[in-house]
Amino acid sequence: MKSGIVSLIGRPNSGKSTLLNAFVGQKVSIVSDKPQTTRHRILGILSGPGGQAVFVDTPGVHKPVYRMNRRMQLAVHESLRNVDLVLHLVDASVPYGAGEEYVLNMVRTARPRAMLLINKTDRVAKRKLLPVMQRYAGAYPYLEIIPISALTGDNLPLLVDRIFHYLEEGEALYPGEQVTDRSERFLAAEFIREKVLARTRAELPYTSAVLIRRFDESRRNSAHIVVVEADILVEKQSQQGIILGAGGLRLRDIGIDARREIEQLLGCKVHLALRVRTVHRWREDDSVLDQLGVGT
Ligand SMILES: Nc1nc2c(ncn2[C@@H]2O[C@H](COP(=O)(O)OP(=O)(O)O)[C@@H](O)[C@H]2O)c(=O)[nH]1
Ligand SMILES: [Mg+2]
Repeated sequence: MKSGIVSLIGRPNSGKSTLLNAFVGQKVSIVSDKPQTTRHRILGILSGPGGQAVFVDTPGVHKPVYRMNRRMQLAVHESLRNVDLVLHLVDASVPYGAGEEYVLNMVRTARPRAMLLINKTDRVAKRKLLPVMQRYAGAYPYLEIIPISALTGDNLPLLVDRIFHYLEEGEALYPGEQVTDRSERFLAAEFIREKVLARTRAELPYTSAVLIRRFDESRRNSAHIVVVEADILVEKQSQQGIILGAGGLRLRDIGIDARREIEQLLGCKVHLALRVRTVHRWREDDSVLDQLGVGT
């Protein structure tokens, strides 16, 4: 048996959360095309006959501005240390620039055992991959450089094989059936936030959060229903209207999408009630950040 901790790092949008979900075979980390979707350190646990790999998804690496972002970046730095292996993801479909340089320098400073994954190969011509591979091969002694598509699954069996190759002998760290360290309550809040991100644009993604007010499982066994009540927090009154949409239709759609996914997660019916609430400057408020678990 082999086991170890494997952390995923890379710029926002490089596909870290998509890859984590692909490894564990279900959604544990939410995904969107908006940067800064992942705010927490989330584990995805892959157990198989060869052993157990515990993947750590992290917020994307970027220069922090808000207190929230500083706390997120601390989580990233932490994930480069005290891990057995680092998977450094780059998006093959965007040109190399200052953002990639910033991540690369973090890797060079921390000097972890790392593989470079060139993701989104489904979006670029094969001949364009070689220069990217060469650039990174000369920049850091990566154990492997592997082109993948986290979305289509291309090359993932090979990748998993190589990961286990580099992990050391060891006992499983989590029970074999466990896929994440996060509670159903936490995942429910995240699924709601994913639907908010999917149905809104522009600045809103950065300024909204989801707080679960009630997660009532008292009738889960008897009636196969769980009651979830949640607040969607925004920073300004004007943003409330964006989430509500005309006649409250957007909020209704967010609720329908989120309820479906939470029902799938819990394996029972869900009664979901959503509310929108304005909390001025919540991103600078440690007590709100604590409640949300940002940076933990
Ligand atoms: N075409 C393509 N899109 C991908 C791939 N991996 C991730 N994406 C998309 O890229 C966006 C960002 O993905 P996400 O996993 O949230 O990136 P993260 O910020 O690094 O966690 C989402 O729209 C994903 O669907 C891939 O291999 N191919
Ligand atoms: Mg992410």
